[in-house]
Amino acid sequence: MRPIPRDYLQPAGRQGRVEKLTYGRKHVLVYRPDGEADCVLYLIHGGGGDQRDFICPAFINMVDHMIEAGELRPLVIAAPTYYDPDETDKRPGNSGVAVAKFCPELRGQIIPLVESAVGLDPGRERRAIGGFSMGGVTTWYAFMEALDLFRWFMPLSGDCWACGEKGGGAHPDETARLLAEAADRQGISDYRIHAITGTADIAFPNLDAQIKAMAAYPEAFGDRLVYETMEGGVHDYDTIFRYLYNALPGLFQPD
Ligand code: FER
Repeated sequence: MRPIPRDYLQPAGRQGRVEKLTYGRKHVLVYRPDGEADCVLYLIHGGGGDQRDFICPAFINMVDHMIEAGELRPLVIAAPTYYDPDETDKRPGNSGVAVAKFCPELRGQIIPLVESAVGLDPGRERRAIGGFSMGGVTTWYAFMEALDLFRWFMPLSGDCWACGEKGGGAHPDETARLLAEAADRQGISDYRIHAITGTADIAFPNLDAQIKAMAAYPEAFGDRLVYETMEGGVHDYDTIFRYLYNALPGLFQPD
């Protein structure tokens, strides 16, 4: 897992811009690169956070530099939130409730809003979803409910909570079975999952147990799942940005 070049933290020569798109009492922050984009990544923040966790100088400067250097295909990055505007309880239990019901909002409101604003219709081939921690939990729910919307999934240091809080760790076999069944039920099989965490991450035991249990379903997962762990990686955004520096170039790439 290569470190982010130090100068990538500073503003790039060619910079994208950020727009705030409002729907009801909520909003999405959207990064639009300098240059023509044809794909969209929905990037979901962790518990207690908000849209600015990813749409922040450190991450946006890195993405600008990667695009400028030709290391990354220009992409739109949309950062919504699963929290209701009045939500005050952002602890894991309550965040888990918000995340579990978020997919219909993504499908019905957020995706149409973002893609009409940027003038793109990427389809599932060029639409990805990823997230950190509770955003990773969100990503697994999207896998279970929205394979028709997304081909690419990038859960980062977050497990699947279909069997309850931290269910990937507490009930790995049952979680793996539910994931395989959900894929089968949706009748779409060309998805790609790139899961990443660190060995010192608080979510490591949960995601790691889940991924190991998913090996029991080689037809569902097999080479459609790539799993990486960084030695010593912890549960914070700087670490997650490093994972994204390494993993973003693999999104939307043909086999
Ligand atoms: C995990 C997934 C999500 C986990 C923690 C979280 C400890 C989220 C925590 C939070 O929002 O505070 O596997 O393991």
